[in-house]
Amino acid sequence: NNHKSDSRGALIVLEGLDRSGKTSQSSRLLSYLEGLSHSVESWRFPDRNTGVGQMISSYLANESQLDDHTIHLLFSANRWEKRSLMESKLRSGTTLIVDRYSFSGVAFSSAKGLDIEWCKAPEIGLLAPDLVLYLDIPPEKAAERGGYGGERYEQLEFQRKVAHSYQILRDASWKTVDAGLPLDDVEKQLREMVLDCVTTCQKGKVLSKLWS
Ligand code: NYM
Repeated sequence: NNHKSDSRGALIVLEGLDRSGKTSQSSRLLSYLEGLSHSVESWRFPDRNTGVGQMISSYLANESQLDDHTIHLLFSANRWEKRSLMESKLRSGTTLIVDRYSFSGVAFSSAKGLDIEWCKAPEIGLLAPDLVLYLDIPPEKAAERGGYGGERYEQLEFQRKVAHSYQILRDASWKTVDAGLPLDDVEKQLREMVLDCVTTCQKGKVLSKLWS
């Protein structure tokens, strides 16, 4: 028996406010796991390359206006359209490092005042991450980091609300890292958590669904 080909990849999600360093850390984790000869890909949501993703992208750039519920469902649809590919990658042994997932969907939309249970509903049945890494940074500190890019949501007052929503959403299974530390220190902590998770999944941890 070839145990390696039987073992599945891990679904690892990075969450946090805008400018918390998720994107830099995803690419560092990708290189790290590649260096250890793991099969790994880095993904992100929104995936702006699909038709739905282009609608989201133009909304974020303030080039189109959409009702809050409508854009929420588009973000969710954007995850649903990638669900089967995600599952086949994981089952064939590829680990996915995902920059934002359903938690962003719920945190950002509920920060606008939408009911949190309503926000969670369309995410039910998507694959549950094996690990959620929360890059924790005070909204004020994130805002200082080279300024925001000017997309919708990239404002201090709104990010404070998003931080609050994340507090409500996170549970004991999330791993929180102080994202105000130097990048190398953050990476060091993340490496250990990620490797641990990859090993657990290789040993046969069951792939489950949201919200569980
Ligand atoms: N965002 C992201 C949402 O509002 N809902 C979602 O479901 C997801 C995945 O999109 N400010 C928001 C968070 C970000 C913005 O993400 C674009 P990024 O990581 O900057 O490309």
